[in-house]
Amino acid sequence: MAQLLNKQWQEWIDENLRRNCAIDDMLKAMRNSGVSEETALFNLSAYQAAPTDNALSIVEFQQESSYLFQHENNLVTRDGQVIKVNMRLNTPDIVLLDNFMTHAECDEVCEYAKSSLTKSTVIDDLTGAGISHEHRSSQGTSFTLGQNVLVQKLEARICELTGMPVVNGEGIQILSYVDGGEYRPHFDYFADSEGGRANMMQGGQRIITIIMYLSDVVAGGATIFPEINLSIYPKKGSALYFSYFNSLQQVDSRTLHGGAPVISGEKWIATKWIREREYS
Ligand code: PD2
Ligand code: ZN
Repeated sequence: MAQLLNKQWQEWIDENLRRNCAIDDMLKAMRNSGVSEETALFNLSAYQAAPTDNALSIVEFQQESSYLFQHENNLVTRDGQVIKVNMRLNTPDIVLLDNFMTHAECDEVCEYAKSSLTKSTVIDDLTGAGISHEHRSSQGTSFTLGQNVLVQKLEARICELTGMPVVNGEGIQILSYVDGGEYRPHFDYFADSEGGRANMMQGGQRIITIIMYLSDVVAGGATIFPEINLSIYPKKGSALYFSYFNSLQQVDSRTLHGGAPVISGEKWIATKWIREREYS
């Protein structure tokens, strides 16, 4: 499995890309230093330009149409819901929103999901298929786009939040963690591997994640960003937005993130991944 290289390597990659070194030469140097081909490609792909045929870049488009980039107050009212911007980091762009969902909506989503939970999977780098892995010990299920009225309402809210069309979104995933359940640090965007490329054939790269917290957690269960030493503790109804595309259409490896083990209580979240192009 591909590994995230340490800071020294990240700086080396940064520096060489700034100097316009050829990717093939960098790969050769990494191989000669004992880095596997898979790991080298994975780490280099974090910086690679993603293809886009839009006249307006995705970032510009988002900034024009998302209320995240427009509102001047700390409160935004959407769909009858008064949402509060609680925390914002600019690079990478991470925003924590309070009261994104009502408690009744959170409970309703969990109720829908409870009867169809199965063990969560991760994407296999070679085949692109979902496989069970010790790094992800939650149970989950997913909704199809517009599956019911509540899902439609949430999708419309997310569309206004992000400025991205509903059809660029994957179906909302519901996850439940108990007793040490965790999701070890990973990227939500696809690696430039065979499996990653297979997943990008429809809709292109993932560019935004929204994690909606459907429950409080007694202890543990924070969403963590180890590269920037940030921990977000679950709070029922709040939502965490982060985007990994910068204005150069590159993905940002500082969005490495994970779900820390749940020590006590249950953790329920809903995750939405958004693609650069129409997906659904
Ligand atoms: O459960 C989380 O906090 C978490 C952390 C990292 C969820 C995801 N990633 C995800 O659903 O992608
Ligand atoms: Zn994730």
